[in-house]
Amino acid sequence: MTLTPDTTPAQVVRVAPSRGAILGSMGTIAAFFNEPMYPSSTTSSVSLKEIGPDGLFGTADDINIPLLTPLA
Ligand SMILES: [Ca+2]
Repeated sequence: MTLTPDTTPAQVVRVAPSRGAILGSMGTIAAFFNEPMYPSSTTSSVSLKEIGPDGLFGTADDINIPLLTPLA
């Protein structure tokens, strides 16, 4: 049997709350992937960012939001 590395990255197929939702405060968010994920790989590769005052992602005012709950 030959094992072949999976070179296709997992894709997020659904998020909660839905994209573009306007929220107050909330304690839980969720992202659903198109394949099973190892928790150890997701904790090092998933991040949450707040867009910042300029309303654009990828700019200097973006704010990293710490993930307080272990991913499962
Ligand atoms: Ca920004």
